[in-house]
Amino acid sequence: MAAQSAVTSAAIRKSPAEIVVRPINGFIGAEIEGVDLRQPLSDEQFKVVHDAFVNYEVIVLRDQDITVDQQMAFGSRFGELSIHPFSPNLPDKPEVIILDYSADNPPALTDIWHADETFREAPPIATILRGKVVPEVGGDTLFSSMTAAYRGLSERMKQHIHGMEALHDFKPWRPLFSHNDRAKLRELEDKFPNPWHPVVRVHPVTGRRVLYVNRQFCVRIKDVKQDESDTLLEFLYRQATIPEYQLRVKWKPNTLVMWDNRSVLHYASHDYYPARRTMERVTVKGDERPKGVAGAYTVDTVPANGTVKPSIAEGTRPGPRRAFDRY
Ligand SMILES: O=C(O)CCC(=O)C(=O)O
Ligand SMILES: [Fe+2]
Repeated sequence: MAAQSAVTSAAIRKSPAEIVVRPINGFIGAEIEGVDLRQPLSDEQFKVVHDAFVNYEVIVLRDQDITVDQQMAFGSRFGELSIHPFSPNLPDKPEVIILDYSADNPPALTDIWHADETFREAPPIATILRGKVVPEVGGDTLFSSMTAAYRGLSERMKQHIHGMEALHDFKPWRPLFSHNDRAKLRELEDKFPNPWHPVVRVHPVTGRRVLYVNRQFCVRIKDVKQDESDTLLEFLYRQATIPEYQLRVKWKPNTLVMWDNRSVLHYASHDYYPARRTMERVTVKGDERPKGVAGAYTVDTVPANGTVKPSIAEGTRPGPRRAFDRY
């Protein structure tokens, strides 16, 4: 019996060499083939998946017809799972969030560039979403590499934002509390005191610098005037909207997508309304407060995916100059 199960598991478990990691875009995203999440991953397989996850920042695994328990088991390989304080979850498995939108329950709050739960002192490491009911058209999720967004800034701007900190708040959920619920809101404010996070975060695994601000949760930048903060944040938020830094995932039922919540922002397109779209989500708890770049400013030398085009100063472009040359 024991020998038989050993044979069976050897037959089912693919060796890490059979896992194919296929980058999708220049700066962000990879599809992973050869992984079946109905089976526990071996340590070697986990390493391949984990390396792809931190390196490509978003991984896409197709055809994963798994249960929520299997999704939780996969997530647990990356760390403890977390329970969202506001989103609807399964009563008996509070780590699982069900996003189920339709004509009667229009999609809400996710059509904005954000990282998940940065109002926490230790925001989640990762989010894992699996498509259940996918609309015929629309409902894509967009991701933006904030590693690429940082690298695309000029040296002058990188120096300017070096050492800055931004205040994060659970502001999208504040309207849930009416005047009569002030005591409950106070309780949550005590439970989730607004953290100051570095504007430039150093990724704890890759050492890459990440532009760590998002429109959904940031309130202001420390030690600058309110209008300076507003203007600078608007500019930094815009970095996420540069198409080269993005990945757009088209869902199918059983598509599983996992993103590194420390280095990407995401945006759910709500263009499928009033059709139905159902996703199951688990979240891997953060294990530390985000850390900024230590000490005085230094030029970043840590390699990352893709090559940021050098900017060409006006009048210095080699070759014949034409009126319609773009810089
Ligand atoms: O529905 C989606 O595609 C993403 C929703 C979202 O923002 C999330 O699950 O964190
Ligand atoms: Fe999100």
